[in-house]
Amino acid sequence: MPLEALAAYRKKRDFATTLEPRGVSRRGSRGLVFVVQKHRASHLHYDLRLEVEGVLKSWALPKGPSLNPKEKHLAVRVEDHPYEYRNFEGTIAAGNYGAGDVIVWDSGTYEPAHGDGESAVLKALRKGALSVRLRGKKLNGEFALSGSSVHANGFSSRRMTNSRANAT
Ligand SMILES: [Mn+2]
Repeated sequence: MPLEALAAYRKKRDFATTLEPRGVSRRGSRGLVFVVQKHRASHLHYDLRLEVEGVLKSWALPKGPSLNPKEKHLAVRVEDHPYEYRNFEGTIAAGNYGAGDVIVWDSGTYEPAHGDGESAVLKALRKGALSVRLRGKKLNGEFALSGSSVHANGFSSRRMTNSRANAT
């Protein structure tokens, strides 16, 4: 069954020539997962992904996540990725979208800082300001995705800050 949420993701990729997962539907039963992947594409960046309703809501972080609450880093919303992408590591072959090396830089579980579960995450995303508690190996603490969006449909350009986070 095709996942409408992944249409933009699939449109950009030729699964005959990239190792990346095509994606299948999935319902979360345990903790919501997050992952930050380090992506050596034409420009080195990090990708933050949060599990919501069976897919990974995704942001590109050109400078990675900020561990300093006073320092905001740009986070640009990109297309939803399939749940299986949380484990993806490898080289996206030349000529493909995002060609370059991907590694999992950090992963773990997360929860919304306000409210409970996926419905609270979706509500916060609609409002354009989401605070989450990340429980990873490197990222452990509360992070905020907030700021003014540059597109009418919202949440395209975000600043990511970290409050009360522990850098390790
Ligand atoms: Mn990327």
